[in-house]
Amino acid sequence: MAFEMILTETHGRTALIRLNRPQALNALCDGLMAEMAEALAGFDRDDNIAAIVITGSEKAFAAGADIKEMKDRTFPGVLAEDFIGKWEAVTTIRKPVIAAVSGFALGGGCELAMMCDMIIASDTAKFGQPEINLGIIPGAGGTQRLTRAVGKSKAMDLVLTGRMMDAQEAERAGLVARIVPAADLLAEALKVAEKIGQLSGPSVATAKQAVNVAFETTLREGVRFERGVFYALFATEDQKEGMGAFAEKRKPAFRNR
Ligand code: CO8
Repeated sequence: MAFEMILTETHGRTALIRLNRPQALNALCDGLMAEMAEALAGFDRDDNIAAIVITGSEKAFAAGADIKEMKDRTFPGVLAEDFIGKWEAVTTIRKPVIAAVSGFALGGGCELAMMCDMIIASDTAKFGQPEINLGIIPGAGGTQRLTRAVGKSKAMDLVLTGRMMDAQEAERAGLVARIVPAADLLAEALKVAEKIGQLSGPSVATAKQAVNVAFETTLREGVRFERGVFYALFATEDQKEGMGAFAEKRKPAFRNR
């Protein structure tokens, strides 16, 4: 499938999706989000793919939803078509999704990065929820995922003032998993994805599910969920292989990758 607003490629068992609207700093429009949803669903179905990396350009991961496309929308219109609902495809993907962020990740761009399972940032990355400057508020989880990631006070600071935070501040605040020099960003993200691709598929899928449950439920329910899937993994051949390999002092060769 040829896409116009994204570029896709594969590196071993990792799929790479690059946002590709350089003239608009990768602003997220309906067409781009539809293409991304289609690419994500295809890679999620593909047994040869173990993890997905989403990235932008050096200047911008994505500078937000496309303001020019959005500006004439109306309340009845956005309500009727559930404007943002269809933009959340990344949250439905079973395989790990890594956001490799360089430059601006603003508004919907920051929200897209936060929908991914982890954010690896270049030292030039800038995160922000500047919607308040446009007479709106974040609409794709910015007030929710950001608050859970960085806490109330910093989320209020960012959402109410619209200021940007740099990569260092984002890492200190817990939004970002690691920071690397801009030139190494993609290689680092692909390395992390490749490492995940060598592990047991059922372990990876359930580990992702279990961490995500922590965002959506109580501690008691989350621990109950974790225990259920932890016990269930003892039914897999990869658990026998992983523990057997440790005991035999050799590298495990997981079958369900
Ligand atoms: N939408 C449309 N076009 C954009 C956007 C955008 N968000 N951001 C940049 N562009 C365009 C500019 O209009 C410009 O186009 P042109 O050359 O035709 O004038 C081009 O990209 C380059 O931009 P700048 O000249 O402004 O570049 P600078 O380096 O001077 O500035 C900034 C970079 C600071 C990033 C600046 O472009 C900016 O402030 N952009 C807007 C940031 C913003 O407000 N983002 C929030 C948008 S609202 C939103 O995201 C709501 C989320 C809803 C849910 C989304 C679900 C995923």
